[in-house]
Parts: sequence; structure tokens; C-alpha cells
Amino acid sequence: VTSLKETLQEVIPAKQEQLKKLKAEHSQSVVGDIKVENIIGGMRGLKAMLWDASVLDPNEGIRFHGLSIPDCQKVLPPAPGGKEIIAESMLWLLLTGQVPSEAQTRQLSREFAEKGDLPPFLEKLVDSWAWAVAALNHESLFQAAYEKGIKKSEYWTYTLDDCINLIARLPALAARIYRNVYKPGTALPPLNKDLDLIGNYSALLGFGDNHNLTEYLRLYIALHGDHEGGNASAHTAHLVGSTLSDPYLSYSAALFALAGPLHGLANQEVLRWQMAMQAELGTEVTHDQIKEYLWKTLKGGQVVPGYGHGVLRNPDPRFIALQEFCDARPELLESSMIQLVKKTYEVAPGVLKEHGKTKNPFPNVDATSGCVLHHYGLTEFKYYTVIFGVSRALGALTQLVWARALGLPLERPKSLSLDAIEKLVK
Ligand code: AMX
Repeated sequence: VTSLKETLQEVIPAKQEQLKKLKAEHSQSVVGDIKVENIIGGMRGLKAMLWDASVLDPNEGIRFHGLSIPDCQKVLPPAPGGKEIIAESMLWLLLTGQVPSEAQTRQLSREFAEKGDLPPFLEKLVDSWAWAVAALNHESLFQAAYEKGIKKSEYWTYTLDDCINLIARLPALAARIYRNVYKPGTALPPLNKDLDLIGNYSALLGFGDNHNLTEYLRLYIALHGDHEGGNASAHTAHLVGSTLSDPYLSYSAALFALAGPLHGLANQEVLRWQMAMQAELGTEVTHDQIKEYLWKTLKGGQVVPGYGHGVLRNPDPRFIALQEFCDARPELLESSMIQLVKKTYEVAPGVLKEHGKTKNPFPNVDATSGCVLHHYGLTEFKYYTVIFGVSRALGALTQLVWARALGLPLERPKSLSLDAIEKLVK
């Protein structure tokens, strides 16, 4: 019996080829206009996503790889002794574009059953950052009010209350996670009513006496607060929020997006990478050695962390602001790591330009942010994304309040299959 993975191994190359051809021949073809109604209408109808598995026709409804629901009912194997379509056969169709045999469906059912027990590490999720934020939805005022029945014009006030409560709790929540993971058995001190949010956060982390770090955290968190709506974390919060999910659930979803190495994880990746560079090259490093190291990274098929951006085409002003923070402090200027970051900045854009792939050879904010945290004693770099998560709440939750205040609709762009795009551009 050909397994699901083997089947995918067979079908993926053709799709990859199809995409490559489309990109090579039609990248500049226009497939539609963007109207104001798309922008304020949750991207309704906007053909802006690639999605191959299903197409939704307004009149005839959904088709999965061209098969209508009655078609699926006819051809997809049911459970033994059953008649209805089962998840395994549907998943097989969605993933591979092919109808599975009965034996293949059974094999997949067995695989699910064999892998379905919960692993012990799941207990640790109690202390997971994103789950903890989601769990606070237990207290969502918006959700409670919505269940009771409120007018649409009142949505934003309850949403705002939730957002403020959430932001207020983020320091304690994020600090608890830090202590549980890195300083087990230490209790959180009480919040100081006379301190700002991040001053308290720093104290809760155990760095209340470390004024430099507290100041840096203030700047870092303010600068990372918002970065337009389309970045992965903000967009995720907006998308989930557009279903009228409460702010806790919406923002927890954003945190999962932030956990990816191309997004919020990048600052810890930078630190890891710069440390490896330092370990290999030592502290007295020349520009040429760094160049060589950059090429080694690129030739190894890896991205240079902290460089490039989805939108920016110049050095990130947040990077510049953090560099200026460093430039104003002798202890940072003397740090060999901060010097290495600076030297890397002096050569990396040239190397990336020569490499010729990235549209933006300049540093983004992450090129330096984690290295300063490390210098000031917050050395557990797996934690850095959590700090980013405390920060991004500011922008993402602002937008949730406004989405409710403006009565923005469910987000729903139009996706197209590869075949459909080819038809449009021919
Ligand atoms: N090093 C090497 N190659 C890079 C690169 C880098 N820093 N940045 C982009 N490229 C490559 C891409 O991988 C892509 O290659 P491919 O054609 O083989 O897939 C090509 O250049 C074109 O990419 P792009 O259009 O310039 O970038 P993008 O919009 O697809 O991605 C980003 C943007 C940030 C994910 C990418 O630049 C990257 O991976 N950078 C390194 C990770 C990083 O610093 N992320 C932090 C971003 C800020 C944040 O969210 N915190």
C-alpha cells in the first residue's frame, strides 16, 4: 500500500514545477484591481492567496480538488461498516489531490491511532506563554457580554476592557513563565503601583535593580509594539479577531505566529548565530573574516538572521534606534558582541547584495536586539520571543479595539488554485 507520504512525494514535484513556471512566465501579469471595498471589507473577494486544495464557487459551493461533496460521498472510502466520509479520506484528498484506496485510508487511520496518545511533555503546556494568554479568556468581558447579547456599537468597549486587562497582566504572566523555566521556586514580587508597566515587568523578572536593562526593555518593547497590520503576528490577531473571537484568544494566536524563526524568533537566532561566529573567529575579528563567515552561512543554504524584510528596503529605523542606544553607552560600546554586531552590519549588506537573492540586504531590528538583552544579563535567549510578545500586544490589541469600533467584517480574501491563476493570466 502506497503511504500518504509516498503519495505526496510523487505529487509534489509536478506542483512545484507548475508554480515555478507560473512565476517565471507570469509574475507581472495582472489578475485584478484592488478597490477600497476590498481594504475596508476584510479583503472580501480580493484574489490574494494561493490555495490549491479547495475552490469555493458562490453558486455551487465547495469543491475539493475539483470534487463536489456528492462526488466525495461517492468516491471517498468510509469507515469499516460506515457510510459517511471520514476525516482520513478527506485529508488524503486535500493533501494529495487523489482519492485514497480503502487500504490507504485504513493505514492512515492506524497511523493516527498509533500516534494519538498524549505525550508527557504536554503537562508543561500549563506554563506555555501562548496557552496561558488563551486561558485568560476565561475572564473575557467581551465574550460574557456577547453571550448576554449586546449591540454591535458596544463591542469595542468590552474589547477595550479585555485588552487593557490583558496588557496589564502580560508582565506577570511573562515573568512567571521566565521564573518557572529558569528560576524555579522563586515567587513573583508584588506589583509596584508606582512603576510603569515595563518597570514592573523588569522587577518581576528579577532585574529591578538593573536600570540599564529596564531602560532597554522599555525602548525595545515600545519599538516592537506595532509594525503595520500585515506582519504575521498582527495579521493573525486581526484574522482571529475578525471572527469576534475575544482578545485573549486572538492574541494568543498571534503569539504562535510570533514563534516562527522568520518572525519573532529571529532575534534569538541572531544571537545564536553571532555567538557561533564569535566562538569560531574569536573577539578580534576582521571585516574579511566576517565576510567569509557570511558566505559560509549563505552557502550552507541558511538565511543571515537579522537581515532582510518582507516590506522594508532600507536599514530598519528600529535597528538604528537600538544602535543609537548602544552608541550612547560606554559599557555597550566596549562589549565584544555589540562590536561584532556593528562590524557585521558594516559588511553584511555588501555580501547580501552580491549574493543577490534578498530584496533587502539591510538589517532589521533583530540584528541587534537580542545581543543587548544578553549583554545586560538576560541571557536565556529562548525567552526573547516572549518579550517580543509582551510588546506586540500593544499594536495588535489596538487594532482589535478599532476593528470592533469600526465594525470591520470577517476577513475573507479570495484564494485561487494554481490552475485558476493560469487561466486568469493566459
Ligand atoms: N539571508 C539570506 N537570504 C535571504 C535573506 C537573508 N537574510 N532574506 C531573504 N533572503 C532570500 C529569501 O530566503 C528568498 O530566497 P528564495 O527565493 O530562495 O526563497 C529571497 O531572498 C527573496 O526573499 P525576500 O523577498 O527578500 O524576503 P521575504 O519577504 O520572502 O522574507 C524575511 C523576509 C524577513 C523572512 C527574510 O528576509 C529572512 O528570512 N530574513 C532572516 C530572518 C529574519 O531576520 N527575520 C526577522 C524579520 C523581522 C521580524 O519579524 N522580527
